[in-house]
Amino acid sequence: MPNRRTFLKWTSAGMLGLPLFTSRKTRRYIALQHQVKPLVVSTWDFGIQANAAAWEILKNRGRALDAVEAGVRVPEADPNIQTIGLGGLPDRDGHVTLDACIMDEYGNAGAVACLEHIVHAISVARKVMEKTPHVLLVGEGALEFALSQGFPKQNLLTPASEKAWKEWLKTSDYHPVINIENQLQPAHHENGSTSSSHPGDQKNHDTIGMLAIDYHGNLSGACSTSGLAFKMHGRVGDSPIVGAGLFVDNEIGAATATGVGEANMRICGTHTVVELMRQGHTPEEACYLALERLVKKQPDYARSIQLAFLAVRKDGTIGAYALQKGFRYAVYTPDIPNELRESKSFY
Ligand code: SD4
Repeated sequence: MPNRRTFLKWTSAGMLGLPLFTSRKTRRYIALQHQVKPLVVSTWDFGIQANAAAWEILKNRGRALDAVEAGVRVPEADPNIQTIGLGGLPDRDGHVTLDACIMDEYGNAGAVACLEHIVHAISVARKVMEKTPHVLLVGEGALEFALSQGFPKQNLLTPASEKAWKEWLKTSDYHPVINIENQLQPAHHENGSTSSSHPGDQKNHDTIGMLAIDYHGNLSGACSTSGLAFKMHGRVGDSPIVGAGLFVDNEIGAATATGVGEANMRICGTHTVVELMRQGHTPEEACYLALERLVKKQPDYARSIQLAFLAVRKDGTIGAYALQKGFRYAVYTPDIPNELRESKSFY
């Protein structure tokens, strides 16, 4: 019978999958090779500021769930970002309606859709996950729940977004834009290269999707958006739909999405990406293969819109792929202190 000390030694070595009778030095060396490195990735240029907030939690050995919530709250509170939270562009009737989703390492999920008057939709989503038996609350019910949890009610329509809406009303011409970045920044970067931030155009970017791994090796994800500008009232996109805008499986990896939500919902995009990683594909391959389904079935449609996936695998490998050029994402790890990368694309 092993004594307590020997037992502990055996079990901790066993948990790391190490042979039990290796030397202490060898075990220490192998354990260091298996050390978990935290990371956080998020969509678009505002991901840089969001990652920085998330990193504060990760570097102090905090939980990935807390990190992604803190990160997503940054663009939600920024009135100059017209696609998320405060200052988001309204629907065609002038209502700013928000969609958000969060998932933790246990496979728990919470989401809100078509939520009005609350800046931090992601924190309401987390409350749905932690305080209710449900996954998704929408519209009036979501607002009532948020108010019951103490979230302040406020007007999210900033003067700049109201002005843009009134301008749009003159023609009421509705065309979801392929990829707003391309119109603002004609200079593209080659695949895989890094790129500097362009502070002036941040308000035109899209959904924030964020994925993190903490020091315990656990994964979580979050996403938040005001959806497509000037959408029909009541329209809900992919972001609050588990398996479309966000999916986390702590055994395999996680994925998030940005772009035209309708296209993504039809292929259950992020669930598909995670399942492809489960089959052994790298995150980049998985993102490519999920998009390829859309490209094969509806080539003309796929060519006319933007949809992009960002994924991380349990071992910390990161990958992304987009339909159109111009999809950037921010990466923060102990070795990569917050840089922007541009994904490969089909077109
Ligand atoms: C939506 N996917 O509501 C979101 C919006 C977005 O780039 O990401 N736009 O469809």
